[in-house]
Amino acid sequence: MNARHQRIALTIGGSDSSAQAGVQADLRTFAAYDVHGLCAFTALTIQDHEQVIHTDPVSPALLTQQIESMLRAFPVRAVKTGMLVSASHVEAVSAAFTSLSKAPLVVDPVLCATSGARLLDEEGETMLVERLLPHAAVFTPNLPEAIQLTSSPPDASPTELATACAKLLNDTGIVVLKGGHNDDPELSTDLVRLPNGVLFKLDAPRIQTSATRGTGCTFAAAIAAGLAHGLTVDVATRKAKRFITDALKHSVALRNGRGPVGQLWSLQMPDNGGCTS
Ligand code: PXL
Repeated sequence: MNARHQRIALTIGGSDSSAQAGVQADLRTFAAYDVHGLCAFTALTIQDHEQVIHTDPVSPALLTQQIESMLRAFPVRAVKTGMLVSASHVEAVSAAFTSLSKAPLVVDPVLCATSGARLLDEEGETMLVERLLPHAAVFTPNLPEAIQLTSSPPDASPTELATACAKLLNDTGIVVLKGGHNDDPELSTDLVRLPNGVLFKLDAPRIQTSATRGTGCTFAAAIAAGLAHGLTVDVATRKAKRFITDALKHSVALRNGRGPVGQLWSLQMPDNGGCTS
């Protein structure tokens, strides 16, 4: 019998030992979309339920080798980046991607962990803007990231921020300005800006849960997985918004009610797998 065909996507980012965010969250998201996930690690992080305990970057040369080997060996249909550590790592990603891939690139500008720990240094931010964002098909900042990367005033409106972000993409990619940090208690509203300048809102009910780790990674990975299936960026983004809303509804409590969003909720075992506590 012939093995069935599966689409392939590549995630480039950090390992989270608690498997709530980072590459681990991306791979679960790809699996939920029936996409085979390849990975290239920028760093190993040790994390528990509340903090980043340690970060050990891989060498930029080893990062280059991981990405180049994957892009040479497999027909990769979408690429996603997350934690990129430093300017040299951003440079390595940009060089390997531009020389070997024509696949759409989804850039999630991971600056800090939920706990506040920095995951990209200051020179790395500059390099992200100068060397990687011009190649992005999709860019998914939250409000603080958009303010930081565009050097906008803290009271800039979402429309102003989305427009400033679009300039970083040379007006060729789409900007999804995530509204998870806005103050609406009812709705989580993202603002999407298409390359032709059209702006539209993507609304979803705000899910009240204390288990939200991996939300940003999962959303961006879901867009990449949709692109790997051949969806347009517009449709992939709308579908990803529904996916992250469902994953938040089915988030997982690991300790003190906190934990990751539930990308694989549809695979839940009947009766919680027999677990009672
Ligand atoms: O959520 C962004 C993120 C990405 N990658 C890694 C992380 C985090 C947040 O903690 O740890 C490895």
